[in-house]
Amino acid sequence: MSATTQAAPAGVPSLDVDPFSTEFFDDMHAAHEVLREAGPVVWLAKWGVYGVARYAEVHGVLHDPLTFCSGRGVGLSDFAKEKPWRPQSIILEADPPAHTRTRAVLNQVLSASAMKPLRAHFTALAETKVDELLARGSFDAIADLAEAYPLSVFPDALGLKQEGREHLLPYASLVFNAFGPPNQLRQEAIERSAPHQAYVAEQCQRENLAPGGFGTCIHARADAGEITHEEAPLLVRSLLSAGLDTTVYGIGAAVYCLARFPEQLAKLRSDPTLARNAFEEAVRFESPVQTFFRTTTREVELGGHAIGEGEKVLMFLGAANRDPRRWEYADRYDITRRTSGHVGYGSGIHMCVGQLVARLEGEVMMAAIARKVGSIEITGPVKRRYNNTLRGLDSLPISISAA
Ligand code: OVV
Repeated sequence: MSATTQAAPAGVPSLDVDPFSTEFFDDMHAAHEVLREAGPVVWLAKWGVYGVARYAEVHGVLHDPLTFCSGRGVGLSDFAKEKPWRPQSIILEADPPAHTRTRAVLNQVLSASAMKPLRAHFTALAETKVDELLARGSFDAIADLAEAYPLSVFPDALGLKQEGREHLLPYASLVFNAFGPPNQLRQEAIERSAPHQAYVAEQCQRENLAPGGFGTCIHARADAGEITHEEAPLLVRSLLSAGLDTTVYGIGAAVYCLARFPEQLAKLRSDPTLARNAFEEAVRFESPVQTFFRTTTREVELGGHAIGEGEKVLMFLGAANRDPRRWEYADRYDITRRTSGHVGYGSGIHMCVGQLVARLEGEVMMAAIARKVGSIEITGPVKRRYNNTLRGLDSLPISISAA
């Protein structure tokens, strides 16, 4: 951890807020407003990095991937100066032209046509889950719904064996904590990472993946010569890293929205075709993935300031998604809003490659709730879960009644 703070470049507003502290996570919307209003670019003295929190600059950085690169890591650590904590991702932490080839493979494996055979099964399991929870009446919406539902569909869709699946959420939590600075969240996660890393490395091998799943599909692209047989396990690792916890947080966000805004639940019940947009709006409103960094590859002008080469820039996706310059009634959860353009999945060449899987899970869960649930009530203390990148809850006790 940095013992002292680092001086701001001339003219850039310097802030001493730590966007990776529990105080920040606890009162994030106020802190986001401070970041947006301080200027188009700020200096985060605690970590010696630039930050952008307005929609225009976040969008601008996302759409200039050659200047604001990913190959030096999308966390605080600069891979040009520090060894990555695990072998670098060949899609997330890559730039064109290398990224273009690996991205094309996952684009195909996770394409709209690949979703078609999954929809009926994902829908049936969402309906079964909601029926089971209606029968219980009271439960924890995080463990029993937001975690339980993706765990019931995604590992099977990937083709994972049953044994060892308890490593999946801890591994993803580690990956997203590791994008942060060397604070306690990151350091403790890495210290405890060995068994989770060993599990994941093993499941990425072809012989451990069931036929018909996303994992086997990726290995088949190596047979076709689109990637090498050494690259295939690393692309499977990307799905294991990014494909489960993100949807847990997304569905958790959506249920938390419906629980807090009963008039939106009423609207959803009256028109279940709003299910997909209700999920999308929850992704904008809560931004389960809050931040990513880029690294400058040259001197560049950003928000009226000259920024040197090799600087880290932190993009506040969650702040951009509520920037009043871009969104009317930004702080309102409105399932009929035009959500397109939100950066909850990023934007540009790195925009979430698994977005169709995420939206499928989110949509069918919201649709099952729309058709079956009459009311949602929060019945106990709401507890936040702290992670350097992901925003969500540890516990959301609710009771639900049948429609
Ligand atoms: C988007 C994302 C998050 C975490 C890990 C990865 C990707 C990866 O490619 O490993």
